[in-house]
Amino acid sequence: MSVPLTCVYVTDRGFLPCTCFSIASLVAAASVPLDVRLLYADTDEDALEAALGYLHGIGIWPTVSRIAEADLAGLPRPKALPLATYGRLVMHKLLPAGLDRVLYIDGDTLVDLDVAPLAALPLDGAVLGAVVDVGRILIGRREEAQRRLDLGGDGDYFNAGLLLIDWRAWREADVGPRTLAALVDTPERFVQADQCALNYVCRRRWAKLDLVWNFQPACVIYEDRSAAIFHFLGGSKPWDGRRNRHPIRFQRRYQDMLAASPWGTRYPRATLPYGLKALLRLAAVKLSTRTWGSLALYRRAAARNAEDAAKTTRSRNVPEEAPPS
Ligand SMILES: [Mn+2]
Repeated sequence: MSVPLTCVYVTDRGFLPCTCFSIASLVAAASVPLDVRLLYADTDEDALEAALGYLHGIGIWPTVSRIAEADLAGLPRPKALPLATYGRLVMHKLLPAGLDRVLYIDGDTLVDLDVAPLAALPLDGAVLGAVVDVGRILIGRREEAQRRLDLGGDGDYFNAGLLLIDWRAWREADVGPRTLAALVDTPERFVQADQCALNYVCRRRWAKLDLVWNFQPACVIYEDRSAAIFHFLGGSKPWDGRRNRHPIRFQRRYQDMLAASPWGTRYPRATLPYGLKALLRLAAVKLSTRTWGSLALYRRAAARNAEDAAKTTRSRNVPEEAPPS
C-alpha cells in the first residue's frame, strides 16, 4: 500500500546541479513512484532545459513551475541569500490545494533511504515535521532564538531544509502568507530570514522527526550511523572541491554524478589534496576545546530530539537502517 507523497524542491540557476542530484537520489531510494515537483526562480531557460534533459535521461519527469518574481518582491535579502530560498513560502500558489503530505527538501542534500514511510507518519495536528537545527545549539544560541522568536522555554528551533508538511494544516494556518508578511514587517527579527520566520510562525506547531531525516554536518562528525537524508548546509559544499570540508565519500559521489551529467566540468577541483586537507582539519578539531564542549551540547540536543521524535513517531514506520543497495 502506498500513500501519495509530493516531494518539492526549489532551485535557482546555481543550485540546479545539486538539486537534480538530490532528486535522482530521492527517486533511486524510493519504493513507490513519487510526485516530484521542481519550483524555480532566477534561472534561464537554457540552464533549466539542460537540467530537465538530465532528469528525463534518467527517467525522472518532475512537474516544473516558475516562481513569479512579483511574489518575492520586497523581501529582505541579507548577505548572499538567494532569492529562491523564499520559494517554499509561495508553494501554496504553485501546488494543488488537494495534496495530502508535502515533503520539502533543500537541494543541497542526498537521499539514501526510502521517503515513502513519511507519507503515513502521524503529525498529530502539527503543521509540519522537522529536525532541530543542530548548528544553532552547538553555537549556544538556542536560548537566544527562544527569546527572539517567542519559542517558549523548552521550544526548539528547526532547520528548514527538510519540512514534512501537512498540506491542509499548512494552508489552513496560512503559513506561507503569514511568514512572508512577518519577513516584510520585522526583517531584523529574523536573522536567518525565512528559516527564522518559519520557526516563529510555526512555533509550538511542529513535530520533531528523527535526526536521520535531516542529518546535518555535525551529525556526520559526532555520530556513527547511516542517515536517510544528508544535508550539506552552510558554505562548504561537497560538489565543489575547493570548498569541501565533508568526508571524501560525499565528494566522490558528487564527482561521479557530475561526470555523468551536463555539468561535468563545472566545479573546480580541490586546491589541496583532500587527504592533506582532512588531516589539517582533523588536527584543528582535535585541538579545539570548543569541539569537546560542542560534543556535550550535541549529545544533549540529540538525546532531546530523539526523545521528542519518539513521541511523534511512536515506533511507527521509521526504518532503523538503510536497506542494502
Ligand atoms: Mn540547505
